[in-house]
Amino acid sequence: MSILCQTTARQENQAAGLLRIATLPGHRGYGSVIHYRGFLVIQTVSTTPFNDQKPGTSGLRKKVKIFQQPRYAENFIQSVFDSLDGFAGQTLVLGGDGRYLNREVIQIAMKMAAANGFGRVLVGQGGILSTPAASNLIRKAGAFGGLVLSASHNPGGPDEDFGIKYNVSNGGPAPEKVTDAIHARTLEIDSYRIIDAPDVDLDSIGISQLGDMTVEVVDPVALYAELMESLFDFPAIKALIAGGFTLSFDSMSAVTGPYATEIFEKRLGAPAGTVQNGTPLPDFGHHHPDPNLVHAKQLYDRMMASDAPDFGAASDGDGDRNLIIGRHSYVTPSDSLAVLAANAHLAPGYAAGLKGIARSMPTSGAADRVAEKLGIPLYETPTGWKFFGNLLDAGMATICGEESAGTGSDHVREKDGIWAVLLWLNILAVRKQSVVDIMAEHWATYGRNYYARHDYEAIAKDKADALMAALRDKLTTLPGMVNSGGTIKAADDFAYTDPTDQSVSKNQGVRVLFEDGSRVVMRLSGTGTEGATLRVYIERYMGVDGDLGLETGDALAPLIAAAQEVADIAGYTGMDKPSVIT
Ligand code: G16
Repeated sequence: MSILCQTTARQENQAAGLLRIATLPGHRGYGSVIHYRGFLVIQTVSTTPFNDQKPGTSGLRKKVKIFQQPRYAENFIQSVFDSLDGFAGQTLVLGGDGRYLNREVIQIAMKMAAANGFGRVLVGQGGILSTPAASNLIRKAGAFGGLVLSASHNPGGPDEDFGIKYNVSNGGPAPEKVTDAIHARTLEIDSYRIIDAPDVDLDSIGISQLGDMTVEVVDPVALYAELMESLFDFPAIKALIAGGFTLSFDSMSAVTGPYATEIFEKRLGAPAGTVQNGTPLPDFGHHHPDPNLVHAKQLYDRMMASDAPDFGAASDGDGDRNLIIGRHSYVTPSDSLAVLAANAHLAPGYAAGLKGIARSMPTSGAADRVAEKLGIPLYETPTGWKFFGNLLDAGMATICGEESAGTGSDHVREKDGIWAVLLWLNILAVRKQSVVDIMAEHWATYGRNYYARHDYEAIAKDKADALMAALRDKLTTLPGMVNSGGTIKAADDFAYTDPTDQSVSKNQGVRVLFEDGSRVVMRLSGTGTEGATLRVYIERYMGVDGDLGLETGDALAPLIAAAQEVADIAGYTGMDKPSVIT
């Protein structure tokens, strides 16, 4: 017989009144069948499909108002469960970045997990788990999978974004075959299962029962901090900081606050105040938690000031992205991946060397040159961390990275913002050089990939689709054509065959490749929630004998013009310049 629930006084009050899922009205009452398991009421609630629940680059991301529609979150969560086999009695990890709706959806997901037969839920205290910490917890606990509630770098709040992503037992985002199955299920779902029980107290660490299911509220930081300590030379970094090295980490009022405070200030001895905006807020303090030069301008300005710290970094809403800025020196994510790969052996966790490097297709080729020098394979995958999972599981790659400010390794199956910062700090502690000097030496050794991404945001979807369709139509006519960028050598729509299971992913972005090795890549973002976002990635390689000290904008100007000539961006979008340049 089930124990009904160990409830707190607060929960009893909630149970007596309306449960806190009032912000998601109507989850009961759409016609339900009631079953009893012990004292526990399991409801099978009738529903009808929503036709907009196709997971994007990284899970389902929508405006909060869309998630607040009756049955919307429930439909998606049930579709996830319906697409999985064999989880009865197993563990589900649950947590999110603390954004608006996080707690409410966690309560719903727990009650649905209990009604669907999971044996245990591990949930971060306060509903908090950074994405890499969730990945670690799934792996360490041997969980069946996890639900990560986040819209990552997208803004939060009642009028902003929310998201749900399912991660599989390796700790990584569900691969395409799983997300396709989830999407198919969302289109035919006719009921979901949920128990009728008071909310679980998310704020106290401890164990309680939700029907037959155990709920463990766990410290979201401890296990992750331990993992970091096992990979990096904390005493060396601590000595660097004690010797006067200064750093500034901007958590952007998002999930990394507690992680960064524990690791940088408590364990590594950085002074209080090193972590800025360190309290996770449901609306990220009205900021956009995307660690780029536009949204992390506060940090950028601090790093460009005459009294700048030695090292600055930021992370995003859910803690998987990173921004690295040395004193007076911004490091592009593509260059950061290359430097980390070239120097990873300086950290204890990677002393044995790398098995391979993987990067997404639009990421610059800087890491390719490192792989070549190290004599290890380089894998080029479509955009989306989920494509790295198989390579990491197969031991084919150790370090992965993306131009979109994500870097990570085989320690978890997500990109990891704090991990990237710690690897940089470990390298700085060993090399005892400034970021500027490390970059200069890197370019002098490998040459420099000048690189920028231009985003055209909130374009009408039909216009964006028309632009891409026209571009795809002319692909065969482009080779041999001469424009501002030079002579076009080849043009294609990137397709990827996963070397581990031979699965094929097509239409992953248009590439226009020039004879001198420069390229322009265009694709539509899979993470936006408003209209469409066109991403234009521009890259020009300069060998070691070329000019390595150009301004990026100057170095790329001919290719920026070429992108306009090939795709008529202004004509389709009505925008004469991008909304964001990173
Ligand atoms: C997600 C994915 C990344 C991807 C990024 C941008 O990041 O995990 O792999 O590079 O989106 O995708 P898009 O260009 O389609 O918007 P995150 O940090 O949002 O989870």
